[in-house]
Amino acid sequence: MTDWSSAPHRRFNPLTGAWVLVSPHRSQRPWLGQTELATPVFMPAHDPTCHLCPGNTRASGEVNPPYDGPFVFDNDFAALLPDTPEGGTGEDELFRAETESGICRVVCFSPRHDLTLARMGVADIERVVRTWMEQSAELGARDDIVSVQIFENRGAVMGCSNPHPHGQIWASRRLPNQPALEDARQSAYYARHGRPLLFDYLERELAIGQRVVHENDRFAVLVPFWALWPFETMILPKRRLAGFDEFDAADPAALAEALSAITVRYDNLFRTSFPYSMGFHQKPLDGAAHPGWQLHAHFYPPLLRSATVKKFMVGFEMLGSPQRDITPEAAAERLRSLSSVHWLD
Ligand code: H2U
Ligand code: ZN
Repeated sequence: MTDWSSAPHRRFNPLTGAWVLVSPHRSQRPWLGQTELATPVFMPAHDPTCHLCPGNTRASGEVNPPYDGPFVFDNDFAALLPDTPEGGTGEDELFRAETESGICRVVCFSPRHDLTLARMGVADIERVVRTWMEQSAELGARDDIVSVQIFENRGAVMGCSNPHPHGQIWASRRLPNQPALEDARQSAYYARHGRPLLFDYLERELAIGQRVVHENDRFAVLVPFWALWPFETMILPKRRLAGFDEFDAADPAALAEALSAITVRYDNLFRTSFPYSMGFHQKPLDGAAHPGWQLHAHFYPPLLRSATVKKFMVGFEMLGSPQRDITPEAAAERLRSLSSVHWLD
């Protein structure tokens, strides 16, 4: 072993307080495990059996309008409901439960059944970003909503039931686990330094350069130092920006460009329609300023070494800590070296 970074080591995630084990010496190990089928690439522009296509009937019996841009509807199988009775187990230390309320929506990104963010133009992705901003503003203005989680679950391998390009919004009265951890740690960092944690982090990353995959004048895409998933990335704003309500006139187009850049590279990596879960974390929408917060996106893609071989978070990772073989630096290098033009274009 030459230095610590090529020997097994662990890295700390300052956003969550969790460690990841990195085992760079293991990336050459032979693979004998399961292979997943690649997602079929060619699909019709309109699928008469799709619940999300324009003009089609959803599972609820409602008919979608003939929409021509992003289209939002209340999830017909919502996990959260706006009207729940107050209640729970009270102060019981061992059996703790409380009612939760919220609103779940589905956001169709495009009327085209066969597109994905990676296959959409930047101007059309910008319309999606503007839809997220409107939704965040509308839901965040309610006094029974504090957390607006905007996310996309893509690909059969991620359990996504429908290839029609769509994401979801789950807005809730309380912060879910991940935003709650990030809130506590960003607030504590701000109390110590008077600057947002992710603002300082991006400044350091841009100076190092090694883990940066793409940047425009407002946003950067990088593989975080503490990434768990082989090709995990984050999108971070270059200025202080805690939530969608702080976007200026040029931010939506710049964020759309960054989203296009990373999703195209992802598809190019294994020449597939690349699966992932992605989503935005933003400040709690309770009316307070939350100066320690930086809005950001996480991309968590499962694929490891081809369109058919995914990483499993099992064994030590379920019972101990997550672990990775390929280093974040090597993953960033691979993503950066890919073309910004989609392999099907
Ligand atoms: P996924 O494919 O990522 O699971 O998301 C599809 C969502 O769309 C899912 O939450 C909702 C499902 O409840 N849906 C409807 O609300 N109506 C439908 O007719 C089909 C799917
Ligand atoms: Zn469809």
